[in-house]
Amino acid sequence: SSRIAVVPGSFDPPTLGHLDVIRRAAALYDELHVLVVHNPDKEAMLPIAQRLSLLEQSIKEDGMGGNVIVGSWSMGLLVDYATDVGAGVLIKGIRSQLDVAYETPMAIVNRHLAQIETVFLLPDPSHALVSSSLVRQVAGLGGDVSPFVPPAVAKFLDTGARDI
Ligand code: COD
Repeated sequence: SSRIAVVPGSFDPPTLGHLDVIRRAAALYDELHVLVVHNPDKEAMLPIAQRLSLLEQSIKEDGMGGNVIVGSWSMGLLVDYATDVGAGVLIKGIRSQLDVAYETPMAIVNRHLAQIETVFLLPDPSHALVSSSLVRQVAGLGGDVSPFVPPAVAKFLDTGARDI
């Protein structure tokens, strides 16, 4: 049977840290669903459709294999999406112990809810300090975000995002 995994995130906006984790996950699974999920704990900068489009462009320009599917989900439990597409694994990128502390309770709950395992992947250390919130802050203050985000995102933030 084919091995299917889901990489969920806010991706507001996608960063080089996200892309690093997506690239590693795509190499480990037959089919990978990268899922833009609304996080009720965070106030969003970009609408979901815009994040979806930036993710698609970034994955394409990165030259990743054809086993990556990009989608969005706002209709309830993440594990319901995973079950629908036949995925047995959620993948979370880990930057530090803070991420482990944040992700562990969700991983345990998701396993109870639907027998879905969570796999933690480490990025290359050069990407481990990048976060969407940092990028939002730098972009909002007019700084250059190109060292932290895929080219498609840098281009978008340079030309359009400050009008949103
Ligand atoms: N290096 C490595 N990993 C990174 C980096 C980096 N530089 N930056 C981010 N990541 C990882 C994050 O740790 C996370 O795993 C993922 O990439 C996405 O990050 P964000 O910031 O885009 O997204 P979050 O943290 O806001 O995650 C939102 C989710 C919707 C995925 C999360 O809230 C979730 O799993 N919700 C579940 C909803 C649900 O069903 N709840 C009920 C049961 S828990």
